Amino acid sequence: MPADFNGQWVMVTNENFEDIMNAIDIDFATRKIARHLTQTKVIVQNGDKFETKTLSTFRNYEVNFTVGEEFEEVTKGLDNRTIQTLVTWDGDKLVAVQKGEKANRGWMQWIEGDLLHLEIHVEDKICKQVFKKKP
Ligand code: VLP
Repeated sequence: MPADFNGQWVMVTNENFEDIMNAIDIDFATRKIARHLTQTKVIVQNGDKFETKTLSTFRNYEVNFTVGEEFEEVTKGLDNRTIQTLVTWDGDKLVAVQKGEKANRGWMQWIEGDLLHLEIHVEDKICKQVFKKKP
């Protein structure tokens, strides 16, 4: 049985998001708005199949994937790049490797109690986000 990420998760902390936005060339005006957003993660998981939405008042981002199956991800509304993404399990952690123009791009996501942890990395930058599960 894989870990269960189903639910709505509301951002409580967001460290170094600015660094990640800079690393993927998000412009100043967009960064200024995006840095203050409280993001909400909506995850529908069926075993290894994931439908994910990252929602905010400014912009939303949706990506669906199956663990173990590489797919082409278009980061629409973010940096609008096309990357090759593979998500795998590392124990109960989801680990994404995103091959493309930017080196060392990816993320790791896991659950601790009612908290969802997400670490996003690009080049030498790491953003740490924590979300709390909606009851
Ligand atoms: C925030 C959306 C514009 C609002 C847009 C800001 C980063 C694991 C996985 C999804 C991701 C991270 C997606 C980040 C969405 C931010 C510019 C911001 C540029 O998460 O949770 O499955 O891929």
